[in-house]
Amino acid sequence: MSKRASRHVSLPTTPNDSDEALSWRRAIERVLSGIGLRLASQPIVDIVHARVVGYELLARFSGPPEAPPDVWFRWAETFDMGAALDVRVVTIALAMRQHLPPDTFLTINIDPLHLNDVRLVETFAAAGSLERIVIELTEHSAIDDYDAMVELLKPLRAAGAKIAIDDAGSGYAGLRWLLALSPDLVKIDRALIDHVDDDEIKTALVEMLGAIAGRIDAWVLAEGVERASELDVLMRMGVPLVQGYLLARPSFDIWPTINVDALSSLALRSGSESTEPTLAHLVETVNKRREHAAVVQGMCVVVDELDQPLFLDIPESRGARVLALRPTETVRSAVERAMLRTPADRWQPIVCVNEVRQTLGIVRMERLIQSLVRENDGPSSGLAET
Ligand code: G
Ligand code: MN
Repeated sequence: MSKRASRHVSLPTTPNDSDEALSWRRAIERVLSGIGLRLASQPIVDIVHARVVGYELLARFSGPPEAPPDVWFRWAETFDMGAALDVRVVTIALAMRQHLPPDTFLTINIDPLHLNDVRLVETFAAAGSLERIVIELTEHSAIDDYDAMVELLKPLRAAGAKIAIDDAGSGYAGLRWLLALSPDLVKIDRALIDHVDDDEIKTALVEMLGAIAGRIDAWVLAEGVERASELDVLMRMGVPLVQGYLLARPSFDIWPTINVDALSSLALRSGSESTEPTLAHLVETVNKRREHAAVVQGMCVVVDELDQPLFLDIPESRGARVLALRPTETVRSAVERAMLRTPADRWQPIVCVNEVRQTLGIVRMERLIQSLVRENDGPSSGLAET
């Protein structure tokens, strides 16, 4: 964890029998016994289709001691318990996989130096299939035997796991590492993404990593996107996958969604390439409440415990039935489906939901129809082209 470690504190130099070391040892043993480690997840977004395609799982420890995850991992390493900690992470991740939405994957961070640990090898083997699991590897220190590492990855790949290079373009995670491992996914370090929009060297480096990834048939992912102008540049450069606070922060929700504003701006940005307008740029935020909670002022979506819409609470018609559509639904087909509703429900807003039918927001019928009219009026209308 050298890169992450350097951002916080230096390697523990305290003797292993100091009070501090003893309390860390106890804390890590507690985690290994199953208490105090949770995995947050952060959406990975396909920016061309404005869709969540996967989630990175990130370890979060509850103290005492209170410290960021990299400090926990480094202390575990000093007690030779690093691999055991990775086993915990993998075990939790495999349990979470059972609840994964369709067509999405999970990524987990594993220290490459632990890949030959018997317990870790056995944990992976016991899982049987590793489909939908992506193993993120960071080169923390110079690795001298890439061939051995490739051998260790073979059974994992054979079981269906995909391999990602984490923090590409930073520290040790350089080109040799990238080419030796021939990963399925290249995650570009967030240091290169930070202000990529106004730094020509960073732009060139991201382009270069993209070109190399293309040559080895890997996907590229930009990590740590925090600003809309970074997203713009990445989209223009053709980087297909993105992760970062701009779209969603790591969270303990199962499963976190990307925020509505980011979603609609994504749709607007990629709109120039797509052929037909979709609901994505029409979504508005809406109040939500659970079924038995107090009625709130104004319009509200009543949701169940999974955040899925049950019905609409609208001042003039309480309990209206829900038409739930994905943001990728085209405006045209949304209008058609809305008009198939009963006369009483026909003009109620549409509820926009994600791939697991969790509530994202609403689309008002008036905005939908305005959009349809504009589509037909616009300079690129169907009439002009045919
Ligand atoms: O090295 P790795 O890429 O696995 O690091 C992931 C870490 O980066 C996590 O701790 C996560 O919380 C953090 N992170 C995720 N997205 C962002 C972001 O947009 N900005 C910053 N500063 N950190 C991020
Ligand atoms: Mn990572």
